[in-house]
Amino acid sequence: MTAPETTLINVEGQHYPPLLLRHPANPILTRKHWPYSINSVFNAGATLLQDGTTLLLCRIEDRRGLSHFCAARSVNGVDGWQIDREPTLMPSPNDFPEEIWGIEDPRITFVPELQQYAVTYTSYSRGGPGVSLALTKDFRSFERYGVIMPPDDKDSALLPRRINGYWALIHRPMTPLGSHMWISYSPDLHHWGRHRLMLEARRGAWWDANKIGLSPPPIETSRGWLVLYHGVRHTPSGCLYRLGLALFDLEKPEKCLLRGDSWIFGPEADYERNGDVNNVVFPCGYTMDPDGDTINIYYGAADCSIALARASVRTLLEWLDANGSFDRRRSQDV
Ligand code: BMA
Repeated sequence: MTAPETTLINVEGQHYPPLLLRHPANPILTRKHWPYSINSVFNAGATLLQDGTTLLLCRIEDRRGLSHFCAARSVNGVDGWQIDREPTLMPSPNDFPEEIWGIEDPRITFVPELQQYAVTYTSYSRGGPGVSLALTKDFRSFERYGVIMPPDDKDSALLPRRINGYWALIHRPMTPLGSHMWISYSPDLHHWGRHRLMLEARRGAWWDANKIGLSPPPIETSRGWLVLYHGVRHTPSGCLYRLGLALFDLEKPEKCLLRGDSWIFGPEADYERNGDVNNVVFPCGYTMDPDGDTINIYYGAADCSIALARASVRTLLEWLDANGSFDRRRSQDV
């Protein structure tokens, strides 16, 4: 993918570099595509299967308001989706009571050491939303590990390999003092510790004040883990979900190397502006093209549909070099 050479005018007539380019076929999946009755499809985990097929594990909200997952597969990642005729992964509250009010927002990481996909997701328990883990080889049968981070916690993904011998999980606990990104480590995927604050929500009027969270799983680059995160701005007419960029040390991922000041993607198109929840762009997954640079970012739009935007990893890193800051405290306190 070639980097845009000049600043283009985006759909709202603003001048800034279009780092994430919306696909003209957006939204690529809506409830009209579904083989069974649903309210909405959004916030999908994404991965490439061994044969190159794109698999989206879509969050489906049923007409009770509870969510489950349904897999959609496509050869080109844009259209021709083959959607499972029935839910792929349903909440299982008899065995896993934390799933009583549904399962939401899956993130997928292929783990070469295990030769399995790790799916982390929000399990909505009576005690609030927590983080659960399941492993799968084929997105047909799943081995559940249960809750690995108790409520309130969300927006998690497993790193694809051990860091200094330990598995690493990014997640987002919520506290009255703010919702920040943390990273925790485990020897066996069951027992988690060595919790570290990874990225703080800023304060005051910033676009990412008070509440942030991991969006898709981190992208491993030679320069570090490239992280797309969402910032939630509370306004008198509701929340605004936008995306920002940060880079973390490869062998010490709690160490932030660079963080951008402005958001790089926010709700502008009609399908992002209007839906069950207005003004939301919420990616939970990406796939990498064979060129090793172009990423396909799948995002939930307004909690109603799935849309696709493409970006160049090289261009994102260049943008961070030009617009990122090393100094955490400076950006938090101004
Ligand atoms: C967040 C998550 C997402 C959702 C977003 C906007 O808290 O629950 O699933 O897309 O809110 O409603």
